[in-house]
Amino acid sequence: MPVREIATKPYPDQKSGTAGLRKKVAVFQQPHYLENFLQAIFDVEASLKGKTLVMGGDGRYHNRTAIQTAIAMAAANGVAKVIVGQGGILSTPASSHLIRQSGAAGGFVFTASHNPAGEDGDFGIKFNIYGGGQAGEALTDRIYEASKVIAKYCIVENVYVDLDRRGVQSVGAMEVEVVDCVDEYAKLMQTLFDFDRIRDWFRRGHRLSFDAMHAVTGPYAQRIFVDMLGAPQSSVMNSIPLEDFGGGHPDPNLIYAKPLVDLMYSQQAPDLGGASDGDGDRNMILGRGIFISPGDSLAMLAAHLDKLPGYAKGLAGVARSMPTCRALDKVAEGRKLACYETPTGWKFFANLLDSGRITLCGEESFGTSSNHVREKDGVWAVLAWLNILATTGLSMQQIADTHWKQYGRHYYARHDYDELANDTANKVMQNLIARMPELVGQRFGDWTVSQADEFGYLDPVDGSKASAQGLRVVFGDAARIIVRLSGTGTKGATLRLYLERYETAADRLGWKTGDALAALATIADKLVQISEITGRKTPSVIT
Ligand code: G16
Repeated sequence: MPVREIATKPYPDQKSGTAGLRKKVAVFQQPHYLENFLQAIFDVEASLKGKTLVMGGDGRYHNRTAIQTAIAMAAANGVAKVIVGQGGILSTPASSHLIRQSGAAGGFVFTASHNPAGEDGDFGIKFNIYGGGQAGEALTDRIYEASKVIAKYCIVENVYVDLDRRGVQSVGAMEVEVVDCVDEYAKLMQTLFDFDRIRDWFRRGHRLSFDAMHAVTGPYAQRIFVDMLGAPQSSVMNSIPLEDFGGGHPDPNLIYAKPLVDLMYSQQAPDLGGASDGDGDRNMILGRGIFISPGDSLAMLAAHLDKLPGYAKGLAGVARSMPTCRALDKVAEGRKLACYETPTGWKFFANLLDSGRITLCGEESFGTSSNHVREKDGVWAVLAWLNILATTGLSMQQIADTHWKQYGRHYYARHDYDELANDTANKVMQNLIARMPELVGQRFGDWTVSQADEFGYLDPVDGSKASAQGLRVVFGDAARIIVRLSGTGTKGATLRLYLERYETAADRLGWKTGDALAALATIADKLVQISEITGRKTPSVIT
């Protein structure tokens, strides 16, 4: 099959954000837009030549078209074999696992994560490297530089691969293997969790409600929870992946997964509620009448994970992103585990996982995972909780109460200000940066500022540095106010304000989160001056 070189001109906006390149579908549909970005990857990552590449996506609009293009370009750029999920479907964690398991040199995940889909929605691509982790800062910068000077790309024309037919096909000399999207992932889960015990827990009448939000985890949830673990069919909601996610916003949080939240606070509530996002890497966890915040879920998993078969040897260490609440640190301290604080972005966990320094990590943005893959993993988190419930025989409420009694409790909220003008958002950041030197030692309400700085990270494994990773105002152990700019928005700038307040085990005031954080929110108003600078009286979303 003849390879054609097509002349092209660079697009200036192909810089990857927190997790890959995310843009409106219309942007990706511009002539040569996707091709340019893919060629920049093939040019920079020459190691893909002669090797295997994994491909799949979250099933959103444009997924199949993009995969056909990527296959045709992989063939033209000397890739030996492509492994692709049937129907073009692969969740982000399943893709990471397939890369690791097949020894592939990398993978393309076509997703804009939780961002809405459809013709008017978002599209995106994440490039994962050998070992299954996301391309790091240095590599994404090199890809961006290459995209700015691109003059041609290579493609095999008129390629059509039947993505629905499992088995091997060929494109010229390149082999394309269409695989079931769940098989290998489900096998991996069986090595980590006690399926017999969970099956027995269901048999005894315990119940789960999992909301796949019409996104990629539907087939995974159906196979694992229903077919393999025996949960009733009604346990999985919205299980068919749709190109527009059913018009919804598959971001598993209290706002966008409201039907599940309402169910969990109703008389009919099952024992465990879980939801995942567009590409299956995020998770939300609820018990009957109780929401477990991502930071708490991470901390509680750290406290219980060694009861589960895949983690019986204990945890090597743990990590959380900087804005994630410090509940994890308390468990690490109690259990004498190393605890790392990284910038936002899953890629920053990769070196810690690869070097064996940590087993478990997570983020406030509803991401949790372990060293079984190099991505966060929504279905894994639900399985871990199922296994903990089945093993301990406790309810979610009992686990949370016992945990808070032992370690104290972190109240936490994130306020998002969406679609701000870039200048305005930057002004908020600069304003706080300018005030930081005078803040240390100042008293606000009950608390005194112990530290005020811009977070930077020195990777303990390879010595790489990441600067300007968010602003933090710390009030000792008692509270933190954090401000940072999102790296995943596709329209204007999103400013995130994170509020964290700690109640010691002895205090046990049993507040509602909003009440616990009211005083801190007032202080944040004064300090960060978001309303004054942006004119916004309230956040767009509070999670
Ligand atoms: C991505 C990253 C996460 C990050 C999140 C939020 O998640 O993989 O590591 O925490 O974005 O990032 P930001 O606050 O910069 O918007 P996902 O699920 O969107 O891929």
